Amino acid sequence: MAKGISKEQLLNWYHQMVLIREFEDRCDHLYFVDKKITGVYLHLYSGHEATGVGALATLGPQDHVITAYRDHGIAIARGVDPKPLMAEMMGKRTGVSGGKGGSMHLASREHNFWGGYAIVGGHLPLATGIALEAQYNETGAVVISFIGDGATNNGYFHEAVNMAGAWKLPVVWIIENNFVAMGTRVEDSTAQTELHKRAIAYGIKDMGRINGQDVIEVYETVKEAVEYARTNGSVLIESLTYRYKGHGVSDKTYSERFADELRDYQENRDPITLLANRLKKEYKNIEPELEKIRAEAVKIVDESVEFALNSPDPTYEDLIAHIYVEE
Ligand SMILES: Cc1ncc(C[n+]2csc(CCOP(=O)(O)OP(=O)(O)O)c2C)c(N)n1
Repeated sequence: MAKGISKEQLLNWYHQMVLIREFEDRCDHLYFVDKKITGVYLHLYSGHEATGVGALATLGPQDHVITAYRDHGIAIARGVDPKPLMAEMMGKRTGVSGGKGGSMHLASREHNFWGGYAIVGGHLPLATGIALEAQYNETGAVVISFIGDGATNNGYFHEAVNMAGAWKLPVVWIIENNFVAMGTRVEDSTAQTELHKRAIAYGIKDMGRINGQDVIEVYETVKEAVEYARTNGSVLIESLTYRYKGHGVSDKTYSERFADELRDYQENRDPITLLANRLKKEYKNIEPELEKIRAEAVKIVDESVEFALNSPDPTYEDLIAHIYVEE
């Protein structure tokens, strides 16, 4: 087992990963079966858990996190309470963004978790801006910005990473390469398929490709990256992972189109199973503890659903609050 990582820490990561999976599976059910989550967008993080959990375990409360629309899992890894998170999914007043953000636009100021963005790559210049504030005010904070593989071909990526490179801003850019942007394979849209190599073009540190299914490998690499970024500026990491569901709820044929690859990941490279197997190998008779963690995760999600269902909808006053109007 990895040096310097305690059993408690590993079990905590196991808990977070199981909680994310359970939360996302429940959202899927609440959308398709119960019809309590509505709208046409719901992008699940299932399959990516080790990348989010391992990466965010390296941060302190003063640091910042920003991501795209696959954001619920990241929010949980950042410590956002599943109750207001689930309420947000249902558009309730008690939601983490007052029910006005929904699945794609949730954020928590308290956690320095800045969301949740629907425009592909649109959050990347914001990551640069947040890092500029940290550098300017000498707060010592670092920003972790997650990026989809598809977003690396968007102009925002070039502008944001170039500027962060030029100004040596403290950002750890983590590309979550799940091999598909919506339905387009990386090799069909990108000449240089080793996405981490783009670091060279921006004069930032290239920390290579990592196995994004392995929470320990993610943690160790990102830990080194965060330490580097705090004093020396930006770093780029490519985390290889796999998503278990279609791009979003409107993509209904993903599991058929990528059936063999998907089965291979679920059966042989699942991040939660991988960690469970390592724990079982290292610590004798740990199975009951893992079972207990699973049961706790189910209970937490049950309670979050209960909380959300019993929460009020936003009022008309809520809906028109926080809107800037020039008189
Ligand atoms: C600027 C912009 N262009 C196009 C879209 C439509 N769109 C939504 S997601 C997506 C693909 C993004 O793929 P990736 O960044 O790899 O993220 P993944 O869904 O695989 O996690 C596209 C083209 C959009 N939302 N914004």
